[in-house]
Amino acid sequence: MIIPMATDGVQRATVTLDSYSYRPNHLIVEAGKPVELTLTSVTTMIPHNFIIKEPARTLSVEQDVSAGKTVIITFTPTQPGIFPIYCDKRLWPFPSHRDKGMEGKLEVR
Ligand SMILES: [Cu+2]
Repeated sequence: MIIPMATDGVQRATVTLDSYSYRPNHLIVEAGKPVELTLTSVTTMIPHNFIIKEPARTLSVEQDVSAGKTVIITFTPTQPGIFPIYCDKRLWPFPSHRDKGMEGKLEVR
């Protein structure tokens, strides 16, 4: 989904974290403008996180979201491209949440 820009210039959206998905899982934003994401977990026990690591490290987000909690994060992407969003939690020896499908993408235009 294209995240709409509010009149104050901030691109705001809510992302729901569940086991094992992000909704929506494809976020489209404009470079150079702030992004504010409300991360809402709807799980009752399983903690998740929300990670974006752009290769050149101009954008690095790593936020834990405990079960049932809501956390607001802000960042300003500067580099256009498509970057993976994922949860790296895992209960060894089981596959990581990302391997179970908990991933998405941030598209910066
Ligand atoms: Cu997870």
